[in-house]
Amino acid sequence: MNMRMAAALCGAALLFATASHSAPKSLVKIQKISKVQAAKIASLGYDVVSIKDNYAEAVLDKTEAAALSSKGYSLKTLIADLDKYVAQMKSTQNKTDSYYNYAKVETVLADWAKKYSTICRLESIGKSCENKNIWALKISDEPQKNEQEPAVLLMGAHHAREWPSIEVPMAVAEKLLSNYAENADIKRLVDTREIWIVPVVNPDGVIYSMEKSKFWRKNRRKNADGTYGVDLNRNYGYQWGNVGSSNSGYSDTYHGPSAFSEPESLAIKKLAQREKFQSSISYHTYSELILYPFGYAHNANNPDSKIFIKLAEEMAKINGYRPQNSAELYPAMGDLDDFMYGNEKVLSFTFELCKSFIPPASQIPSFTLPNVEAALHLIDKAGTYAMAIPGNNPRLIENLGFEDALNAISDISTIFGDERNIVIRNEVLKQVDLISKRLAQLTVDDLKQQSTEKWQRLNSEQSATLAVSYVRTRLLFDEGHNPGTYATELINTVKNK
Ligand code: 0X9
Ligand code: CA
Ligand code: ZN
Repeated sequence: MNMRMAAALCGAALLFATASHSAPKSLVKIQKISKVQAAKIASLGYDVVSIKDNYAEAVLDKTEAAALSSKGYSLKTLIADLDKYVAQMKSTQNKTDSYYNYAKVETVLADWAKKYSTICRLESIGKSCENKNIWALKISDEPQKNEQEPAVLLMGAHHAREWPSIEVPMAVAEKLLSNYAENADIKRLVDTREIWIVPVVNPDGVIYSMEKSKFWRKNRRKNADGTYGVDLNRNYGYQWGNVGSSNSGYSDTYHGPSAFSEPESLAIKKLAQREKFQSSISYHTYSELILYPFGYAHNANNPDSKIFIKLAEEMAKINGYRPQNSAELYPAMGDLDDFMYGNEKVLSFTFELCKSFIPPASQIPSFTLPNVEAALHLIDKAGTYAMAIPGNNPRLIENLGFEDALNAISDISTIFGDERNIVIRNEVLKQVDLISKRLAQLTVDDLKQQSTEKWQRLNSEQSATLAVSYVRTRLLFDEGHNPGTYATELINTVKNK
């Protein structure tokens, strides 16, 4: 059990502890006591909600606190009036400055789909255990068409209690939609990419966390043994198993009876296999980390780790987080990223947002703003770095725009210029060859239209020499068979190069 899970248990106990309505109760830290002492205090009837190595936390009224103090215990009040605290939390939940809940996500997505109908469309990609829609918003020009553009998937709330994970993908969507008209950079991203936003992968869990038990993590499957919930981030089908995940329905990391047993993870799998994404982010809380695969075991070979590390470092520069391999945090089998990369060759990342599961709503802008920027960077680079991955989607390169293709070649040579592993080097060269052919084709088309703009761009780009030579060969070939296809001047400069 990791620290986050321990915190969760403590939080759940806290909610139940505040259900009574007598004298105001406080959350109190009993300092410098052993586990045995804490257990003894609990056995005397005090409401001890959490026991740690050298302290405990308890829910106490004034009389109880005074009694413990007089026995010599050192107390520190953490939350003075718990009822008031919980009431405050609840009252902020549906205001405009507070966290999105499922109902609000649903109405806001529907509003956007109407208001920005030329650049997005809303789709239900499946239903949860309790029959709630799992919504996906696709943002792109010509949103009804599958255009063979680099595609990115952003997901929130695999885990119910990690509310900030809904905020960030929603904020990315809002940024793209509301800035499209006046911001040229945003317009370029929307026009040349397909961005899919699934803000609530686990609707039932989120509703349960917001309405019943704040620190609920899993979905709301009724398990065969009478327990509730499967951990969706242990239910994916690449290296599904028992490391860092449990086969007991009681566990917070229960992996379910089989891989993809849950409609929520299955819906993501189906979407991924249909859309063939180049990159993805799954948002979680907390720890301010950017994680990349593999996560099922230490030192599992990731042939694309250079790209993952480069991208993670670039995003980390933007949001101030720490890039790290998933398994280094802790090995866990059956998570989303391992499936996305292991099965689908997607550059998949997990962001652990914030410094706690649910920071106060007033902090929302402080974590959405930098993380929107990090996501925009990923959306951009999905069109370049991902082109280095063999077998991801060859049709994509055949449809790449000139600028993206040029950037792809230059980004790929930056990363792999000094690659010594001959197998990787060869694979990357094959990709560079495909991209160079695409660049050459676009340039020749341009030249046939009597424009030398692309040809000049190509010549000024160091990494595009292969593309230049393809253009040369093609021009001289055409000139031999069909003299006069291109301006004589152009042919002369090409000959002299
Ligand atoms: O354990 C998880 O599912 C994620 N952390 S959380 O606290 N949000 O639950 C991290 C998953 C990272 N993947 C692996 N370590 N395999
Ligand atoms: Ca499009
Ligand atoms: Zn999580």
